[in-house]
Amino acid sequence: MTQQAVAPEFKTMDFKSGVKPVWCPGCGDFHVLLGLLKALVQLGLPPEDLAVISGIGCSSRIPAYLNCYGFHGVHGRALAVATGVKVARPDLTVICAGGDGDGFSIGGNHFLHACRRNVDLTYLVMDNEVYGMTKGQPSPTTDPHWDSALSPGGPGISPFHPLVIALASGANFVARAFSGDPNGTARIITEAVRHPGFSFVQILSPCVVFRPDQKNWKNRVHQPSVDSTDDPARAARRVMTDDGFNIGVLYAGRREPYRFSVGQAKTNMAEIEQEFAV
Ligand SMILES: Cc1ncc(C[n+]2csc(CCOP(=O)(O)OP(=O)(O)O)c2C)c(N)n1
Ligand code: SF4
Repeated sequence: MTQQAVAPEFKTMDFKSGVKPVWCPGCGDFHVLLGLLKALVQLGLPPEDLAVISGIGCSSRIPAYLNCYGFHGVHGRALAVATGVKVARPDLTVICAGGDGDGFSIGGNHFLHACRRNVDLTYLVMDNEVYGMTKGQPSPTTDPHWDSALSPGGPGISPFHPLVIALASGANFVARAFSGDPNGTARIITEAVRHPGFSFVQILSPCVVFRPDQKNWKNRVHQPSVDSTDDPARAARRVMTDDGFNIGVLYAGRREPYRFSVGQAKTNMAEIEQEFAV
C-alpha cells in the first residue's frame, strides 16, 4: 500500500521574521539560514515551541531572521544562555547558533562544558575560519599559514579541532555540514535536533569577503566513505585523519541527556550559619 504524502503543517514562511538579512552578497550564512528553515519545516515544530539563541558575529545574527523565541546575546556566551533557556523551559526545542570565533575562542570554555553536560540542545557553528564581523582576524580554526593583512605570514598556531574536542568532551551527536548544500544541511540539522542530548554540527560556511579562497569549498566537500558510528573513539580517529571536508553525521551516541532534577538538600541554612559563626 502506498502512503499518501502529508502536507507539512508549517512552511518556511511561518519561520521567517520578515527582517532582511544584512550579510554580504554570497555569504554562506544565507544558505545556512535556508537549511535551518527547511529543517524546521521537516521537524514540524510550531514556532512558539522553538528558541534560537546566538552570541555575537555575522553568523550570530540568525535569530533576527527567524520567527520564534530568540536571543542575540553576548559574544561567546550563547551556550550559557541556551542552557539556561532549556533548563527553565524543557518543553522548548533549543537551537544555539554562532561563529567559530564566538564558539571556540571567547566561548571555548562554554563549548567544552556544554558537551560534557549533555543538555538536550543543538549547537550549530557556522565555521568560516575567520572573525568576519570584526574584519578578518584569524580564529581558532584558521590555517596556521593563512597570510593576511592582520596576520602577516599566517597565525602560525595549530588549529582547534572542534569535532574531536566535542567527541572528547562528551557531545552526544557530532556532524559536519556545508552551507552550499542546504538540503543536506537541513537533513543533518533535523537529525541533530531529534537526537537526545547535546548535538554539535560544524557547518562550513564561507566568508566570501575575508576568505575568498573558501569559494573553492564547493569542490572539496564530499560524502563520508563510512556510516556514522556510536563509538566516540572510532569517530575521533576518523575525524582526526580526514581532510576536513567529510560531510555528514559522524557520531550518534547513546549518553543519557542531562536531567534537571534537583537533589534533596542535606543540610539547612541554620546549620551552615552555625558552622561559620565566630
Ligand atoms: C566581549 C567581546 N569581545 C570582542 C567583541 C568583538 N567581536 C564581535 S564579533 C567578533 C568575532 C566574530 O567572529 P565569529 O564568531 O567567527 O563570527 P563571524 O562574524 O565570522 O560569523 C568579535 C571578536 C565583542 N563583541 N565582545
Ligand atoms: S564579513 Fe564574511 S561572514 Fe560576515 S557577512 Fe560578510 S561574507 Fe558573511
